[in-house]
Amino acid sequence: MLILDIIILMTKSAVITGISGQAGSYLAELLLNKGYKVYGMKRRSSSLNTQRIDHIFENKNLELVYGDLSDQSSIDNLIINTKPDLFFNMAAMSHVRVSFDIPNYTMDVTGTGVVRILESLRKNSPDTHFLQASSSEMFGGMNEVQDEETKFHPRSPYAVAKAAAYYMVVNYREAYNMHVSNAICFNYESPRRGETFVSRKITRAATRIKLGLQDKLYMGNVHAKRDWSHAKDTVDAMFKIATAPTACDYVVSSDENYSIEQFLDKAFSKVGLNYKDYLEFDEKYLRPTEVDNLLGNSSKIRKALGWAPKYTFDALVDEMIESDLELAGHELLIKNNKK
Ligand code: GDR
Repeated sequence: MLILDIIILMTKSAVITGISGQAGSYLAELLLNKGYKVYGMKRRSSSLNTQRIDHIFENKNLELVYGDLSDQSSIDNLIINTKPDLFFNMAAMSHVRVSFDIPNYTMDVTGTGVVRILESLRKNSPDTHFLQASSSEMFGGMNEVQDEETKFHPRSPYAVAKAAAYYMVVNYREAYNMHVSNAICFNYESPRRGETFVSRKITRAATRIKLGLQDKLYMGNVHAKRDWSHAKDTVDAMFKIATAPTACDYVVSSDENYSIEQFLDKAFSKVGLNYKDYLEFDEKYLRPTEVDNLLGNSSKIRKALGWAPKYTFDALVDEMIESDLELAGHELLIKNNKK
C-alpha cells in the first residue's frame, strides 16, 4: 500500500451541516486545524452565502456539497458517500422571531431535519458520532438558572422544533445505542454573527452611528437577559462532546447573564456614545411569547470534559465592536468615493 493511501485511510472525516453559518464556519476551522477532512453541506442560493468560509475555500481538506435538511436524498447521499467519523448538525431555521411567521417550515427543517439525519446514520453509518446543536430556547427562561435537569418550556415554534429534535437524539441513543449527543447551547456570538440577531444588530448600529452612517437603532424588548458566549468557545465544547468516549447531553454556557440593555450600554460606551440617545422602540421586533431570562449552569461539561470558555463578555463585545468599526470604515469610504 502506498504511503498516500495509508494517510488517506487514516484521515478522520467530519460532516458539518450549516457550514456557511457563524458556528459552522468556526467549527470547520477547528476541524481542519485538527487534520480532519471536512464535508460541508450548504443550501443552494442564488445570492452568495459563503462569505464566512471564503478564507478556507482553497483548503484541499474542505469539500462543499449541496444539500438541504428538508431533502432526505441529499442527506442520504452525503452520509453514504462519506461515512464520516463525526457529524455536526449546525443547520436550522435559527431565528426565533421569524419562526412565528414560518412555523411549518421551521418544524420541518429544525425538527424533522434531525430525524432525517438520524435515520440515515442509523441505516448507513451507525458508528458515526453525531452532535446536535440544541438550544437554551428549549428552557423558555422559566427558571432562575438552567442546567441539564431543568424542565423544558419552549416558547416559540423554533424552540418547540429544537425540543423535538433534542428528544429524538436521546431516543436514538437509547434505542439504538448510537453515539449521538446534544450540546444545549446558550447564545453564541462573534463578528460573524448574522446582522438580524440582537448582539450584531447592536454592534453594527453603534459603529455605524459613530461614523455617521446611521441615526437611530430600532429594537424590541431590551429587558430580556441572555447568557452570551463567543462562538469559538461554543464550537470547542461541541468538538469535545462529539469526541468524548461516551455520548451524553451537556449545557454549554458562560454561566453569566446580561440584559440586552446592558449589551447596548457596553457596546455604545466602547465607541464613546450613550445608547439612550439613539435607541427607539419598534413593536415589530417583539415576540408573541418572549424568553425573559436565560442563565446556564455548565458545571457538568466543565467537570466531565474539562471545557471552559476563554472569552469574557467584555472581550466578546470588544472583538465585535473592533471588527464592525472596520466594516463601517469601509462603508464610509465607499460612500465618500461615490460622491
Ligand atoms: P435569541 O437571539 O432569540 O436569544 O436566539 P436574538 O439575538 O434574536 O434575541 C435575543 C433577545 O433580544 C431581544 N431583542 C431583539 N432581538 C432581535 N433579533 N432584534 C431586535 O431588534 C431585538 N430587540 C430586542 C429578543 O426579544 C430576545 O429576547 C438565539 C438564536 O441564535 C437561536 O438560534 C439560538 O438557539 C439561541 O440564541 C440560543
